[in-house]
Amino acid sequence: MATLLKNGTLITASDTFQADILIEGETIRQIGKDLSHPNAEVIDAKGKLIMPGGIDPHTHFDLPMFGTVSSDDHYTGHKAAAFGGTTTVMDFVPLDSPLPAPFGGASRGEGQRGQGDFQYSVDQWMKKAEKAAIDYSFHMNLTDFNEKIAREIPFLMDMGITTLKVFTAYNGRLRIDDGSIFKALRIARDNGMLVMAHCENGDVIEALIPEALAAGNTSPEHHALTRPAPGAVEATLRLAAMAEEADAPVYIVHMNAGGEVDMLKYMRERGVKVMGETCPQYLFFTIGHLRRPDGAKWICSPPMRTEKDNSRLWEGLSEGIVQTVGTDHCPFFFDGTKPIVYEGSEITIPGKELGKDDFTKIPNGLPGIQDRMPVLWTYGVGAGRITPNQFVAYMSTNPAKIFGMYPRKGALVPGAEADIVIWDPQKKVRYGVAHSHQRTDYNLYEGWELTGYPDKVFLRGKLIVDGSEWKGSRGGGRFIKRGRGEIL
Ligand code: DUC
Ligand code: ZN
Ligand code: ZN
Repeated sequence: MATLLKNGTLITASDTFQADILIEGETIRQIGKDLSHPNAEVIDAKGKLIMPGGIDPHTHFDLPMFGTVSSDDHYTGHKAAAFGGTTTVMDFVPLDSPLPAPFGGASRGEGQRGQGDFQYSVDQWMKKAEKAAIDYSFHMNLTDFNEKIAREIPFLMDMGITTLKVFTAYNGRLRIDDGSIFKALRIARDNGMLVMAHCENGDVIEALIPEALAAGNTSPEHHALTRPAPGAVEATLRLAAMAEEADAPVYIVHMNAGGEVDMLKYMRERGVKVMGETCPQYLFFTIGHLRRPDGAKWICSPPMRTEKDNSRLWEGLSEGIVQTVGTDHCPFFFDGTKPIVYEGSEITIPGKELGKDDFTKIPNGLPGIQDRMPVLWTYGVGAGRITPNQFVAYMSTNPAKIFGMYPRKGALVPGAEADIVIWDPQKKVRYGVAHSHQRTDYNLYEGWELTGYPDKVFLRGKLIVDGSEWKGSRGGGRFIKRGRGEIL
């Protein structure tokens, strides 16, 4: 099977140029002028942009939380991703652990718990992901630490899992202490792995939440007020300092506060190997959204901050201080008592209403996997905040490099897998829940005017999205065993 994309404008992380692309089987065979092939299907991409498929480095599909589960699974979330131009996702595997896990956990029941068993935890997540519709990879949550776990970390590399997520919040649940994080950084360094860090101050949060509840402050805005930005900033500096002390790289996930950009800049200028990811929600929304009557829609951790933080994060992208934009896609229904129709069937999944009287019971997380590329194109590239090449770098090429998939993914070069988006820069969309395939009942960008949208999306040479038509399949995605990543 061969496909020839003619007359398109290719956008890579470094260049913009006119060329044809010949796809044979699953790979890009040739890129050049006036290509031909005796029996390829020819697609005229005149007036269109051609980019490598997006890579979302941060998702949570089918994640148990607060008595419910994130409402996109490894099929529905993948399908939504594809409609937004994303062809590879990276999901976090909860570690089977004796600790009460607020964000899931692959528990085997009493008596057998507490193994901190990577293989078991990964096997559970692999089973869930058998329905994958796009390519996917896993990060391992390091939410427990002891000598046995320390010994087993390097074997994750054999599974193609080269990344560990640590938390400085969720005391007694997901957090491990700083000494353990430091040890994990050194193990990662010695084995070519990367530690990813969720940065907030867990001790301050644990002090503030009971105070808020005791004072009757139960509304969504108190979710943000009990997780203050200085804690995120201080924890980012702390992680970067530990990375410097361990001479290891670290990647700060979901950067949300302007001060985190300042810390990243400072430490990167010192030569510390610290990289960062922000998410669209932290570029556009503020604590003001949590004060709305439907404020629970914006509940995630870390929380929304201020307009100043939004601006500084944009600067982080435009100045190249921040390397990626992930979504932290972890959707819940706003009103999970009412069904929505998904692929012709009614579905109801308990959601944010679980915390209508208490912000601590609102499932944490937002939809965003389909929104990421179209929204960032219009309000990032279209608004002149980032260039088209930066867009490709943040959406695809940098995650591919950092997470050890480059140039198999994230590149328009001969030999790369043919994950390709044909982007229509003229297409106008009034965006919102009706337009989105994310399996939830709301969209954060409801009514936003977008200019520029994916027209066709290829996964390893196969057309999986054609305009508004879904041509992908349940089980059509493949697990990507990753290698050692690059430090950007
Ligand atoms: N934050 C969320 O809001 N949801 C899932 C995981 C996380 O870190
Ligand atoms: Zn996190
Ligand atoms: Zn997350």
